[in-house]
Amino acid sequence: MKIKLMALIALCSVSTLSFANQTYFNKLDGDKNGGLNMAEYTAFTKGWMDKKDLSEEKRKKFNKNGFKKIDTDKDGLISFEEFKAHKNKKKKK
Ligand SMILES: [Ca+2]
Ligand SMILES: [Ca+2]
Repeated sequence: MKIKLMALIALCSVSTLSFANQTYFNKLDGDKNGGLNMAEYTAFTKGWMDKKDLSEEKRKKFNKNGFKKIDTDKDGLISFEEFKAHKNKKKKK
């Protein structure tokens, strides 16, 4: 029981701390220009895609669609605000 609770707390802190957090965003922003381009976004999604063992074709499709969805002002870069807004939206649903 205690272990389960600990795991839950850890899970919660991971989702709030590692996502929608400036430090984490900076880590993803490899060239430090304040936004994520397609390559940086692809590096970000690679982790869970590897876990799901997605095909190359599906990865490309997911990355393209996902990037478009998050980049709401369509400037080709995901800003921290867009990144944060996307994470918050996901949490509410
Ligand atoms: Ca960048
Ligand atoms: Ca943008």
